[in-house]
Amino acid sequence: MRSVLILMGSDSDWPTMEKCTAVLDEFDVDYDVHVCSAHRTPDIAGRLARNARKNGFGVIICAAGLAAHLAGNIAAHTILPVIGVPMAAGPLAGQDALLATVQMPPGVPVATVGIGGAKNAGLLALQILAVSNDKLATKLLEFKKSMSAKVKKADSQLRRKWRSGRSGS
Ligand code: RP5
Repeated sequence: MRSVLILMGSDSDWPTMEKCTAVLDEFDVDYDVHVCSAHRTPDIAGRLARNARKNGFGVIICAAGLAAHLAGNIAAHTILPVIGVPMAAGPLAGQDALLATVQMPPGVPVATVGIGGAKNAGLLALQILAVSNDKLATKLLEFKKSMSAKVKKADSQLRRKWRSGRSGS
C-alpha cells in the first residue's frame, strides 16, 4: 500500500499534526513527516512534491498557518491528492490560512479540512488509500461502527442521568 507524506510549514505546527499521525498509527498506515515551507524553503517543498509519487506516497497532507500557501504550492507540483490543514496560527486564528488553503484556482484542487483539522486530514488520507485497499476499507468501516456505538452509549447514559434528575426535582 502507498503511504502518506505529511508536510508542515513549521515545527510549531507539530503539536496539532500529532493528532494526524496518531490516526495513521492507529490504522497501521506508514507515513513520513517533514517541516518544509512554501515561503522559507520553496525549493525543498517543490522537490518533495515532485518526487512524492515515485517515492511511494499515495496522498500528501500539508499543514500551514498564516498566508498558508504550502498545500496549494505542493498541489501545483503533483497529481497526488493533496489535503490541506489550515493551522490556527497568528492574530486571525487560522481564518487567513483557511481561505488561503481552500480557495484554489480551477485546475489545482486541494481538499481542505477545518482549521486545525489534523485528525480529519488523517482519516481522509486513509479513506483515499482505502479506495484500492480492502483491508484498510474494512478497518474504516469498523471505526465508523465504533463511533456510532459510542454516540448511542452517550445518548443512553445522558438520558438516564437527565431522567433521574427530573424525577428527583
Ligand atoms: C506558517 O506560519 C507555519 O505553518 C506556521 O503555522 C506559521 C508560524 O510559523 P512559525 O513562525 O511558528 O515558524 O508558515
